[in-house]
Amino acid sequence: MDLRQGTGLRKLGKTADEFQQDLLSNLFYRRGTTVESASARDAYETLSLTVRDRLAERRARTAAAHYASNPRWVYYLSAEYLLGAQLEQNLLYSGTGDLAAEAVKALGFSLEDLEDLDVEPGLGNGGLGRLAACLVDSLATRDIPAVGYGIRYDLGIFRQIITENGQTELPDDWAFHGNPWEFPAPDDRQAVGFYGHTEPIPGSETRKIWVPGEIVLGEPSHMLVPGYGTETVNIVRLWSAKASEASFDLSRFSAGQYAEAVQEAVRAENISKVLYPDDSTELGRELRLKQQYFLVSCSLRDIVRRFRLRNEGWDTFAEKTVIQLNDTHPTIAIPELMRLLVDEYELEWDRAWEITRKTFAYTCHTLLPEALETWPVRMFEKLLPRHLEIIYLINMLFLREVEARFPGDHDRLRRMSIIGEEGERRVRMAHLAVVGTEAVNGVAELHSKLLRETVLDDFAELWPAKFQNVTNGVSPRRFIKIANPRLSDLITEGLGGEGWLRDLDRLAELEHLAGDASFAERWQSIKRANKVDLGLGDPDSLTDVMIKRFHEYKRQQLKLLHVITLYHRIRANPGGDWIPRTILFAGKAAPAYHAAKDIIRLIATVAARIEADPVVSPYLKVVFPSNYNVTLAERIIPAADLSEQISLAGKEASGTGNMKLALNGAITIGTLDGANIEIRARVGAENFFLFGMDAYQAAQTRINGYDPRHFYEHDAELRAALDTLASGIFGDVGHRVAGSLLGWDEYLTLADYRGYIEAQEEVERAWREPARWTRMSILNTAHSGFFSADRTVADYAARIWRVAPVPVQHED
Ligand code: BZD
Repeated sequence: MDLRQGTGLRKLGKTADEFQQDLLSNLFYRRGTTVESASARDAYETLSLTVRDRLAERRARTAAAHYASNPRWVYYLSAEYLLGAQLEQNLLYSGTGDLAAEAVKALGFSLEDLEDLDVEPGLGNGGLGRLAACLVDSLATRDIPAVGYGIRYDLGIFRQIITENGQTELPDDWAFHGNPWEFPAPDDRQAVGFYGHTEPIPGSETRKIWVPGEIVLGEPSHMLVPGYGTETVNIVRLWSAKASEASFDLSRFSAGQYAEAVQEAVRAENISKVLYPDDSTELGRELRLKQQYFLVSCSLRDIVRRFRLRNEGWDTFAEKTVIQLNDTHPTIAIPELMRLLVDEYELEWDRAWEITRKTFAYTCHTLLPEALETWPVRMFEKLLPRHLEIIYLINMLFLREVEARFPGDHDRLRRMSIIGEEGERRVRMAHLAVVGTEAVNGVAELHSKLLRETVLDDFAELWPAKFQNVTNGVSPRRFIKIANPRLSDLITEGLGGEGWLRDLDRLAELEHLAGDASFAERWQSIKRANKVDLGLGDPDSLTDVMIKRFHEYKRQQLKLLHVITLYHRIRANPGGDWIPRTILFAGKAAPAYHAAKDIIRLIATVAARIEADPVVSPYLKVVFPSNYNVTLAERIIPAADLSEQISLAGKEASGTGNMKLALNGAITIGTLDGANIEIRARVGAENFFLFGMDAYQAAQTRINGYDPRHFYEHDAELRAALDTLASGIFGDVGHRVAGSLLGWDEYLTLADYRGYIEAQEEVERAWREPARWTRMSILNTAHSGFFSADRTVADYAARIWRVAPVPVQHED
């Protein structure tokens, strides 16, 4: 069935002339302006619509193919999506780049001008949000019927400004000028309840009536998610909170009480107002819990609605539906589906539970105990009274199961309970997520292993088969093809075609070219040209990048100690044969995370001091561009020589920046943490700068009674670096950072300092041999094919989702 048939629409043309016609017609009819008066923004909006129209056609064919085959669907539930800028990606995926360049030229603009107006929707914090974006891309590329559900925050992750005073946060009104890429769908609105009370239903033990005290509307809009090199176009559906009509108080307004008149409406719409910028610490705020339930309630109703379009009854629901929970943020979906099935659709509890458990799967993204979400029972009870009752019942039945397996083991029951009883009673979302799903996965080999051995060990003992690993991956289209066009062209030439963009393992064929001097020379000059484009330092210097969220476990402070050590060494021997380095930091800290913000401020201060030092500045430059986001990452990654992945082993679940950098030929200096281990195994130990304790040694170091002062006292260079920090020349912030390292050093920075410095010396030895370095760089790219998100999605599809592709027919 062609959904366009019968609409009387003509086909959108494929020639330059036709594209231009469509652009002009959109400019005139949809933008309401003319060629003579079109501004750059008019041209941008119009071009976006013209490209979107082409994808919309493919979307219609995709929907038709999916409808006809009634497949098993993947629903990806995520509170965050860091989609990145849309124009360039959609030009690439629709194959209209050349047509577009020509057409906008006729309007007097260049494509680059217009790309500058394409603001990225910053609807996420970091790796977790970007992973969601890479996975939906690969789902479409692999022709898997899927919908990503999320929240359309009015304000995304804050805009960051870096000065010598550190980080300043400004609101990110990303859709201020509108967003040409989305389709609002007001007809698919859902009503979401909060608060209120429950009432028993006579004659039923498990069913209840929930009478909410507040109703908020969820209005969806969707963005198109095209596959690369295929016809499929899936969608990401994002929910905005809207006040119901009844919440505007006309009588108050008429009485001049303007603020009071809209109070309730404002409160309702606040739910999707702003993304919480905390990427790691659990934050017990009612509004965040409201956001989570808002996402879950709207999405589940939409999923049920879609199921009902094609199916009757509930027998096939779990067969046709798999819902992936991106961390615990959407875990209330488990009791919510139980509530829908039991209370609203009147299924027996046991049957509802069987369906629910079979429907969900859970991905965990952390190992930090403080990042495992818990909610005060009190807050839950007030906001979601019915869900709490359901959780209690789930917990009771679950603990019965544990008791049957381990009779009399009360401590185990206490440890495993979904309700934590230490101090204030709290709902442990990770426990709920493990109990209510069929599969649980970590995001890199080590992470999945540590989950089984530590944080979730009791659960892994009870249900060993439930636990799996799916190593993360990244989009090769966005992070090589779009971000690094020069390198892409060289690879395409070297491999004799663009097939590698859909089958990244083919990069391995580059191995044969690693010894080819002219290929290596071109490789090297591309890296240099990318550095020139980035414009943040001498293109002949070693470009050393640490780009990621600021967190103590990631250890930007260790990198800073290295900077100060280099500074001391150069000052002590100004005539030395120093290797010029540009050290680039970029990343945001949670606004309330003072220790991380101190580190940012200290880096900015140290950078200025080095800049002002005529002895050191010829060799060492520290730069800290503001507002790290996907767009900036796409500029930095292609220019990097050295990739800093120096977290304390056992703390970084996976990392994905490490993969993007390796794919672009940066060489990693890193610990045996997260996916670094898998990167090293693939690119080869000789093409990776390893240092530091492994996860077991790190844990043991803590157990044995770690004393950071020991390292301070026994390492003169480390002592000098810390003394400089604490000396007062960097103000209070230097004091505080040095004080925290010497006092407790939660992430064992000082213990890994010497190993890190030695690894950096090895880096310099390699850099002095350009041919060796270039070979290492090429081999990093050649052996990183495994880290394609296409492979990640194939793994999920085979082992967790058990879904098959549904191909969409070409037009004609
Ligand atoms: O998820 C990150 C991990 O730290 C990385 O190691 C991993 O590679 C990626 C993808 O799996 N986690 C996050 O980014 N977490 C958050 O952003 C987050 C956001 C809100 C609340 C808690 C965590």
